[in-house]
Amino acid sequence: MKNLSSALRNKGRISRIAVLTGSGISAESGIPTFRGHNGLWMDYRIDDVATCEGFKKDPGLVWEFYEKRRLEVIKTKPNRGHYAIADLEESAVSSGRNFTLCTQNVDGLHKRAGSKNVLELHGSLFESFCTKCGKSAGLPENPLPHLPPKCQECNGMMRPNVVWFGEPLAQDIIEKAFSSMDCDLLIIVGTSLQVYPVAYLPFLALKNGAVVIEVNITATSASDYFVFIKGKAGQVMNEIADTIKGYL
Ligand code: BV8
Ligand code: ZN
Repeated sequence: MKNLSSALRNKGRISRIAVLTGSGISAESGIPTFRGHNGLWMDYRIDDVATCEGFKKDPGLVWEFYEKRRLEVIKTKPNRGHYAIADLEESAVSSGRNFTLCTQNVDGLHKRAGSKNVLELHGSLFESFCTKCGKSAGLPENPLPHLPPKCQECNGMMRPNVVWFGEPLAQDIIEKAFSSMDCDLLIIVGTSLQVYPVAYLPFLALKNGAVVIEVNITATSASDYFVFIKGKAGQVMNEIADTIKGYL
């Protein structure tokens, strides 16, 4: 952690902290990532299950894809990486700092680990909305009786509240995410940084003069720009969080 300590020492006061996570932080909870070994996109075509066109063509297949993931996620638990971030948030906020967690993950594990200020940039497996009247509805912690679920209000077809490829992210969410990059420290954990516009965020933080740490089991195409720490999130996040707390 020497390079982390010297970067923090040179930075001076750390008062605004941001974290950006991807599916890699949930890997040690047993949730498959997208692009790595056994990744979700190995078994499913993005066009079939993560686009509006795919949903129009076969809503049942898309609901099976998301229902399967939701039921698997319910059986998993947050891992030490999630808890380390929740714990760091608590230390930061109690010492008067502000702290924003931006996640691309839709599994809800950060909130289950106790993280408070969470921006779910790509939506959530546990929410849906009506394609006809727009009414939103939570999704239960058990199998849905039939797929696709119908709207209680107008009997229209519900869809998962996740951001598909070619769809814009929710305006309020992406604005908050962009403004959270006006920070002193950004910690990136477990993302290949291949999906936009989220992949722009770290460069915004760099432009704002932040120290940017990247935690991953393998370097990404952008690692040279960051303080890169190689390791599994569940194994290294506690030590990283403890090092940062020493500068709060
Ligand atoms: C949009 C759905 C426009 C939910 C997902 C430039 C600007 C804007 C858009 C684009 C652009 N260029 C291209 C685009 C289009 C597209 C895009 O980015 N395509 C890519 C593929 C090139 N972007 C979009 O379509 C976005 N929409 O911009 O709309 C618009 C604007 C106005 C009006 C109309 C339209 C929408 C993007 C969102 C897509 N939805 N998911 C779901 O099903 O989950 S994206 C999907 O990828 C997931 O959300 C996932 O989170 C995300 C990113 O993947 P990662 O999380 O990084 O996962 P990955 O497997 O790739 O990597 C895991 C990493 O973890 C690896 O590096 C691995 O080494 C590491 N790791 C593994 N184990 C561990 C670990 N690290 C630490 N510890 C471990 N144990
Ligand atoms: Zn409806």
